[in-house]
Amino acid sequence: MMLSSRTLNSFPLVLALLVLTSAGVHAQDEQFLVLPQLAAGGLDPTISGEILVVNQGYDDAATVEVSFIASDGQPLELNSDGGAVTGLDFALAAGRSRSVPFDLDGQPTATGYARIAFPVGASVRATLILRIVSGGSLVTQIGVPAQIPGNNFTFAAKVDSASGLKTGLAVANGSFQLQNTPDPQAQGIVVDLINPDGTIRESTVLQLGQNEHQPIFLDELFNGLGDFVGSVSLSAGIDFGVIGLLQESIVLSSLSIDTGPNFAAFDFRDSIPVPLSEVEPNDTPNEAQVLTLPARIQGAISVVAEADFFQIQATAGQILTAYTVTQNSLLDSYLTLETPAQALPPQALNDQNGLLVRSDSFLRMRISADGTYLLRIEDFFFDGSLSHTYELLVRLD
Ligand SMILES: [Ca+2]
Ligand SMILES: [Ca+2]
Ligand SMILES: [Ca+2]
Repeated sequence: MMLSSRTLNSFPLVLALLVLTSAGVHAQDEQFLVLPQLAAGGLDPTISGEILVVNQGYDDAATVEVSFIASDGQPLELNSDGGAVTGLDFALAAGRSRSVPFDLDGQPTATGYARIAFPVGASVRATLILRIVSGGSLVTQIGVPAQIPGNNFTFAAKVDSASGLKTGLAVANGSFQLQNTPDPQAQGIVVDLINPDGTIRESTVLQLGQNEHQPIFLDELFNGLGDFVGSVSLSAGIDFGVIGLLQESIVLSSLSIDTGPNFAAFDFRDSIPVPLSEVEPNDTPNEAQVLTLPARIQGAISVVAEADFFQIQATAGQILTAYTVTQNSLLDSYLTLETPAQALPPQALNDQNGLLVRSDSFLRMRISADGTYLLRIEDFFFDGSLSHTYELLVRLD
């Protein structure tokens, strides 16, 4: 389930108690959208645009906060609403929409992204329209829907250097995480180039500081990539935003981004034909079951509000892949990576892997520091029964 339904509608009393006991539940009063690539300014070409914000819900939004953020993570000043501003705040009643135009006429091109914050309960959506004018003529105009930040995305990619066709991406490592979840922080975004046959061609990590943003072409990210057709899968421990862009000559188009990883490329169940069983009790960090990796574990959240903990050792720079498979199970898994110091928020979390009609979880991330880590599995609704079964798969590369 989405976090919003967990935090909004279900068990408010239980939630309040669990927040106090830091049991991994999240109070939320704001939600976010990201437009992962903004640009404005330049002499020729000149870039400008507008963000159209709509409240599609039946609740008024007391405050919608549109923030412009530069690639270095600092506030980005653009011309909007009659002055130089780093963002706009406004109320948006149900059904209303508002345009936020921006430009940087006469100034060098600035790049960054936009973050839109609004209260839980409002259904705010947004679209970016970007215009590029060269020699007095419009050469490109693209529309891009605002994205709900997440930690797994996939998009189509094509590179053909002979015809000048390039694919680029821009990643925004902004402050999109919910309260009582990992603070926005520096993190590595794992970028996997996936062949048409579903195998991984190459993997790399885009390291971004807190609130930073980076646009990059695939042939820069994957050195010398001159000819490619397939997909790009991106994952990180905490929520981020990504846009894919196709460029041919001076024409730019935005690519559709889908939620979820290109799962099959990372699925290694076939390499461990016989799963191990979980060993209870594993309900607390001190009782965590120690895993030898790679691991394929079968378990169950067999009683209400149970947690299962598993312990791993990891070193900085390793890529962790950890996911649950809950086919034919009642479990709606919720997977977090934590340190044994439980006072800290989790290092990473994933509820939904983003695949259609799936409630299982997927984490793929760069480990930032040597240490002992705990993987915790719970049911999203704190339910449990012998039918709440799962498989957990964990590897480090
Ligand atoms: Ca269990
Ligand atoms: Ca347990
Ligand atoms: Ca889930």
